[in-house]
Amino acid sequence: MKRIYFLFLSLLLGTSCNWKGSNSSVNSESISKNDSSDSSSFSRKWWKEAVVYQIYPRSFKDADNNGIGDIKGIISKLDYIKSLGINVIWLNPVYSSPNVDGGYDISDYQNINPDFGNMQDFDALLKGLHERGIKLVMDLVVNHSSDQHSWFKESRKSRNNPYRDYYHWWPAEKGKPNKRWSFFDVNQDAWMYDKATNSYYLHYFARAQPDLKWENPKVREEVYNLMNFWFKKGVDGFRMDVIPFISKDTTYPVLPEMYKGNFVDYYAHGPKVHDYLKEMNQKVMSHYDVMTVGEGIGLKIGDAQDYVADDRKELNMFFQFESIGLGKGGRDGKYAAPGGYKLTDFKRIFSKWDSVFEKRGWGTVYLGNHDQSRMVSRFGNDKPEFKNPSSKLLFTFLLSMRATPYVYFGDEIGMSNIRFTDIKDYRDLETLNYYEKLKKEGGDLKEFLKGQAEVSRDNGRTPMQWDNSLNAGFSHAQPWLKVNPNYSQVNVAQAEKDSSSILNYFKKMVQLRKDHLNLVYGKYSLLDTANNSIYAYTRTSSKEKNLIVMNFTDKPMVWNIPGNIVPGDLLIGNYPTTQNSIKNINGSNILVLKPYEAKIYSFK
Ligand code: ISL
Repeated sequence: MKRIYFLFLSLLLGTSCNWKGSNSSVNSESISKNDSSDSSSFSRKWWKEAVVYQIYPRSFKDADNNGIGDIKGIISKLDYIKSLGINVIWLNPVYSSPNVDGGYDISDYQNINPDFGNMQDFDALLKGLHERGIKLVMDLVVNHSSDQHSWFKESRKSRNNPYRDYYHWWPAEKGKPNKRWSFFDVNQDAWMYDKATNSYYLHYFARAQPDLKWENPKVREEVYNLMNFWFKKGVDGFRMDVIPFISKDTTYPVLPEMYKGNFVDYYAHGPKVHDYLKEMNQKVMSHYDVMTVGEGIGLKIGDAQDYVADDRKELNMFFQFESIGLGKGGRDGKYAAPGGYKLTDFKRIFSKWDSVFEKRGWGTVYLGNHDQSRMVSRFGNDKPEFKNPSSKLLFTFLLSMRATPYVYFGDEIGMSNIRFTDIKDYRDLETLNYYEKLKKEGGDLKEFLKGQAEVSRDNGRTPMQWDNSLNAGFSHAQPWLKVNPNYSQVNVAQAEKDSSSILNYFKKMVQLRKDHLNLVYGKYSLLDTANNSIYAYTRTSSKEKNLIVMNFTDKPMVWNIPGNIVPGDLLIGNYPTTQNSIKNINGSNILVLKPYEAKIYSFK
């Protein structure tokens, strides 16, 4: 049945299909081989056609009732995950970790954090996912390890320890090394003095996250070994944490003039990053049918092809960072920008990133993750009357772009920012350390808390809301981070029952993307660029044409459909369709849109 369905799809798109019965075997032929109207020429890949669902394990489901989500909890929800229609999971780190930074401080790369279970649990999860046709992508955090990793414990013992050169050290007798900025340090200083050897070590993130020295070939071999360990188990890919940062100039010079005031860009442009990724690809990825997605922190349009063009043989995709800067402001982006973001900026950024992959490479599209506040609070409108349509609108966008969509758990039921007002409620070191820094400086703590209520990472980490029982059905014990009190209305059980829920719309959108390969590969063209209320674009191939129109405001709007587009069937809409909303006025087609209304039409 599946085979016939895919043959049909490929016939529709004019490609020959070589379907082998699992979603890993999408053929590698060009999608536009017989399709001269497409400007692009994409080879089909399962990871381009996937919808990825990100799970933050600490917050998903607690099976052993200690207040912390775990692997058995995820296993207990596999049928729910399957019901979403998604086909890849990205799992945030589950490795052994002292949990200074939500598991991004790893003390053993080949073991499971007992908070989350053990290796048998992991194997059962992988099997359960694969049985359901879902692939598993793990988090690879190898710019740094934990200071509790045995490598670092050895490294800091003496200057001639065999592991010394696994990390970046600077002998204190040479004076203080040149300034490097740390993301999470209370003093924002990335050099930490270590008394045992009278030296400083480098940590771009917290003090407990020393940076690994990729310049040492032994470190690279260790990383490739651990990657092979997981691939041999059958995992299907890696999301690579801050991967552009791995290469460093080990003379640690003063920041070149062009990077002054922008240390992130400097970190992202180390001299050997591409050599390392090529080596990694050749030694590891080239041996498996797996996907890789880099966290593209600091990367610019001009860097894109170098990372992901097929012939570069480095990564498959990366997350661009421009769009998640939208709506943030103030010092270090730790405050909300007054007035939020401008739709014209949103459109410009996503259109620009589409165009960079128009001919080569492949992109990603996402509006939230474990480092961001909730999608609907940020890019939609979480007021009770608008949360439902604006969440659906955002899914219409995410699932109709030419890029692999990444969806963050909980967004499918409209989970929104918890907006803590008391510093005691926060658990994230980013918020806590910055608060301490400001306190020391005598900064405005009230204003900081106001900003964090909108932009803190903990907004995106509150426990999953399963039902309206105690702690939202997440755990019988006090959860590690407070549950959003709106859980009595916003929860999975409720959403499953309600045919007009965000959840049910999300599932329909996922299905629509699966049924219309044009939404994956078709050419993207932005319409009405300057319109600050409506986002409209077409997706076209020679076999199908789609028009996507979304009203990003809380007011009704009208939109003039360009004369060359005559909308046909309405494929999906986020309001119940009672009447045709296209009016012909003086020969022009006008579309009447309700607040946050989103529609996808086909057209000839
Ligand atoms: O979270 C951020 C802003 O609020 C980012 O600056 C973040 O630190 C950056 O995107 C890197 O993120 C990744 O590496 C960090 C970890 O804390 C994040 O969770 C991870 O996604 C260090 O490993």
